[in-house]
Amino acid sequence: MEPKWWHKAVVYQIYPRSFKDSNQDGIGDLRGIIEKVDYLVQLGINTIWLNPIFSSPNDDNGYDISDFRGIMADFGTMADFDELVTVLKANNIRLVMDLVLNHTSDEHPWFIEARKSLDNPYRDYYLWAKGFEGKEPTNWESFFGGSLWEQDQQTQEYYLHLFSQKMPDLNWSSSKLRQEMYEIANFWSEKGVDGFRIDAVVHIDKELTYPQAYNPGGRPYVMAEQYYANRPLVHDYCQEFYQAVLANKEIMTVGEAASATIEEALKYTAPEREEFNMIITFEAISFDIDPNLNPAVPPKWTQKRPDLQEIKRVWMKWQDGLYGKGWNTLYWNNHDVPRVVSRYGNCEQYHQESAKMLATLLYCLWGTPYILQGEEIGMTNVAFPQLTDYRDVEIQTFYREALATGKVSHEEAMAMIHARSRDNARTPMQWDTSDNGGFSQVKPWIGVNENYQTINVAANLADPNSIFYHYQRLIYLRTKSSYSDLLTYGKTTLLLPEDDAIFAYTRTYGEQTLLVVANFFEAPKTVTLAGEVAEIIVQNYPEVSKQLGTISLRPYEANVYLLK
Ligand code: TEU
Ligand code: CA
Repeated sequence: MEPKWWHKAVVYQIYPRSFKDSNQDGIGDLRGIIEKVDYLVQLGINTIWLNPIFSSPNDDNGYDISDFRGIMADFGTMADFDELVTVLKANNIRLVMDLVLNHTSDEHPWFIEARKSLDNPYRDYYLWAKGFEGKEPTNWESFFGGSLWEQDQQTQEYYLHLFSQKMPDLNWSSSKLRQEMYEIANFWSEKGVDGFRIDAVVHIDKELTYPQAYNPGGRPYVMAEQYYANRPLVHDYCQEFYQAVLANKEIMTVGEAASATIEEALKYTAPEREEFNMIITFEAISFDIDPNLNPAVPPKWTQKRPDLQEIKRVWMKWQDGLYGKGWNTLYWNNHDVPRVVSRYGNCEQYHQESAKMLATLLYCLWGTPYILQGEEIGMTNVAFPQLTDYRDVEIQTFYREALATGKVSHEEAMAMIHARSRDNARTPMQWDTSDNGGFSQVKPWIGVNENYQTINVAANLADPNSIFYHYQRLIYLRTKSSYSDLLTYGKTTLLLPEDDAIFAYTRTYGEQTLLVVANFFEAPKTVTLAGEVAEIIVQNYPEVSKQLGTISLRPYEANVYLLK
């Protein structure tokens, strides 16, 4: 595979609202990021993915965009943005921006126009349908819960919204609309942006005959992704986007493709198809969800203990399925999922060990790693007591719909929100022990996790054995060390596939082989592994023997050995 800069990218995801507040209004902003560039340099990352910073009424924290060429006032100005680009370039950090092609805000001028009349020139930019038997056109369910149709008072027609009702979906079958979107992408690429993370892109084409979906019961609306995910035209549009925006530029693209299979992923990422460089899928992070657990709520709100054999099987499917043909991404966390150390680790007794184990396992695999802000210091989930403490629009809809079924109590709904909500990933970055974790001098837009007194950047930087330095080591190994090519291009081979507690694999490239061994759980475990160790290059316990054979792994122990 022809080497590309993004093969060695380590991407640090910044959720700007929650990173650093520079002007004491309780909201993170662009100047806050500029203040913290030195910290990112110290961590060693070389790429930033910035969640949306465009003008937005903030129904969905910036994913509802009202001006694709403007900066959200909360975050600063275009001059601040330009300065950020300059500072990042000076520090050799590349910038990947979020690009939302699937929908706009209902406050976008296009939609304000479109809803005025059936023959408005912008009508065709969105998706409209008449009601069916006095109800919504279809029984399709929004990703945020409830119907994905909303009736518009002006014309009585319904518009389609996969996400909140303030986020009408765009009509990609309109070539005029498509040209508008390409121009927006070119605007940002001309501003010096190095890449795009393309939001919810698998959904841009829909089945425009709007059939009813089979609904086996339980809830009034049903997920019907066959009608709005990974449909064939999506690939045509991606290729058109490539020609209009990306061709002959070294711009990295990562498509958000939550529900893509390997087959689809190959279509999106095979270089010769000229669509994207890589995609983000959700299969590799959904191991603790069980759709059969509670039919009264959408699957994402359920929780079960992960099955390591399944994790291994799915991860290896992606390692093998794309190797040499496409490109892979590696991530535990993003702004849409609860914090991994709370899900798979043990934050009370083995916080450091389990956080380091999870990082070691994932970031030694093949693919481009993504780190969500705060992951590198072991930030955890929150459990706010009141519904009103939560900010995410999805949580509010979920709560309403869940209680309306009559099968979910307030207490049960709150427990689900504590375990599964997106706000877990969105609490302010914990910088130090000062008020509000050093994020802001005033009360932040969303509460700070009360554990900021112990889990924070300052404490991590002061402790040579901290989670931060473990991430720093892994990033260094991937980007700058003599193992960089091995970790970037080496082949992954799974060992001990049947073991239900140990995740072990090798990475091989040329003459070099690394062996990664991790105990995924708390109970100590003995395993037999062959090989002669030249050096131990990563460990999460102070004393580790170089002797392989029959070895005993402590709770969450994870080691990386260079083999002879
Ligand atoms: O998320 C989109 C997303 O998760 C969907 O693709 C969908 O939930 C999935 O296909 C289920 O199978 C992105 C952003 O990451 C999120 O924060 C936004 O709220 C959303 O798009 C709307 O812009
Ligand atoms: Ca601010």
